[in-house]
Amino acid sequence: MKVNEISPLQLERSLYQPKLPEALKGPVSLKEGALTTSIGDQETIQNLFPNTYGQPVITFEKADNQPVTPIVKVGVILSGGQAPGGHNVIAGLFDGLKALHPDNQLYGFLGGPSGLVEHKYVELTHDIIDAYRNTGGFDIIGSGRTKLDDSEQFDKGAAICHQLGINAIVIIGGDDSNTNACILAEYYAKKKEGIQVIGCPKTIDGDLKNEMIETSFGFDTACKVYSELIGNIQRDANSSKKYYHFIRLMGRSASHIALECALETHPNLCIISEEVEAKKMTLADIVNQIARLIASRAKEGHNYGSILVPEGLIEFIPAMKVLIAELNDLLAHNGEFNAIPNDEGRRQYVIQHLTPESAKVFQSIPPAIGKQLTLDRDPHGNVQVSLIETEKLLIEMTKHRLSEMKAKGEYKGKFQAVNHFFGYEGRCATPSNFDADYCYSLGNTASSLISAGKTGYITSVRNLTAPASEWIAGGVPITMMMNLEHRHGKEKPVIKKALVELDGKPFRFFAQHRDEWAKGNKHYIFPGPIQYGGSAEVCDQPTKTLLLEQEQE
Ligand code: FBP
Repeated sequence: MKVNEISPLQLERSLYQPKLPEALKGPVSLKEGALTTSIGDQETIQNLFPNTYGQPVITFEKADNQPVTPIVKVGVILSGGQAPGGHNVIAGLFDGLKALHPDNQLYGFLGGPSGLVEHKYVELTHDIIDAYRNTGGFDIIGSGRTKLDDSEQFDKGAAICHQLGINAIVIIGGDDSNTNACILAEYYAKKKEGIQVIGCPKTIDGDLKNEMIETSFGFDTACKVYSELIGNIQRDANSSKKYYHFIRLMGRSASHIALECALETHPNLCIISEEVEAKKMTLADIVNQIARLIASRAKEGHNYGSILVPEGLIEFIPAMKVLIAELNDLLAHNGEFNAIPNDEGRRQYVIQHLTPESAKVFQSIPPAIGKQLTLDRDPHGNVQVSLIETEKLLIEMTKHRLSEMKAKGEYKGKFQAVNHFFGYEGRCATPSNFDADYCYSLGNTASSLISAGKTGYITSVRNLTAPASEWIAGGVPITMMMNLEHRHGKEKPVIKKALVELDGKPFRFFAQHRDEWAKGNKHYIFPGPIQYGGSAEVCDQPTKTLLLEQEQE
């Protein structure tokens, strides 16, 4: 047997030619819309970004001739968590640049934003790009979470750009990374460095979206992978009829992933963090809700089911939110805490230094979860929610609550739970056709924005529920998406994170149907694996979230 170095599917996918919007299939002309303002705090944002604020939204249209453009060198950075399709953004950017001029060059900064600061880079050639087309992962140049936010870093970045002759940097990242792209663009514009900065909307979390950015790339594929797994688990539960599966889904803060997976698989229960916060629910309320569902299903003879838990839940429970904020302040650069050698000592230290209310909440959660809440923050100061095993916490508390209910005769049944966490399984999956096409288009759009001399823009490809040929490509000034938020004790200009809107169509659809899905076992949907070849109905469907958001009333 011949041993292949890549799988047959990978081989076939390497030949896939991603679909582009009609306008990007040849020379483009640029159409400028009206001047823009930020979504909030206009005066302050304008003062902070005098050189990049207020630029118009740009749309690219088909043109007859390609104007002669000067040769450009571009650097690209992958920032933050992996998301399926990142390689195609780079391939689209590379192909776009080469179509503009065969002598254009693309450099990749290695290991995320730190590659720019530490001058670690590689030139991306045809051979390298071809090996990564339509593949998942960010391993072509690696990614990292270094925060680009001080002038020393910016100056080091400018130095390597001048040394290599780089005229533009493309930063592929989430809301924090694109906020930093905007700050970098402003800094280089102010210092007349001659380096453009373009952002690109990435994150499986789906929380970098607004009127102009319909979805971030990677959300589609990641949700489809998780939904396949949830469907498989539901089929197993339906077959053996003995387990409750508690499935925690990535997504840091927003519950978009959990909601999309619920829309795709119809679980018996899906908790939405934004609803928990709006209803000011306590942990005990959530546990009661789960226990009531289990008790009522037991009455029908169903001692099994599926429960989806969003990763960020813990931060949306009001009392927990206060506790986490206190822990953030208490533990930031706390040498005293870090010097305590054992878990129990650290736990006691925390209890003594919290307010009485938060100390009570901290004491009410199992020590293992308490420990997870005190682990290191990420470079952006966020609790690493992916390390907090909320699903195990809920299982323990539900078990306890059910035994209380049993003692009172309110529950007759058997509760056996299995915990799962789906996150890393989906972040590097082979991109769906949607993400392969969308990412390639985003990269291609970035090359046109660079060629048009733009800076401080994020690539925007819209009309995404239509066939790819009808997508609308262009750029949106990043300042347009900004407002001021309180971060680490200061008011900072940031891109507004999009949480699940409780009056939005995806949540409303879910809320209309969840009672039916709670009851039986006939409503489960089993989506199966992502398909790449076959009818568009099976292979090219966008997420249910996007379909519902764009559905006409
Ligand atoms: P980005 O926001 O950078 O895209 O990352 C998203 C994410 O996958 C979250 O869903 C998750 O909480 C986090 O990254 C995990 O971070 P890490 O990769 O550092 O473990």
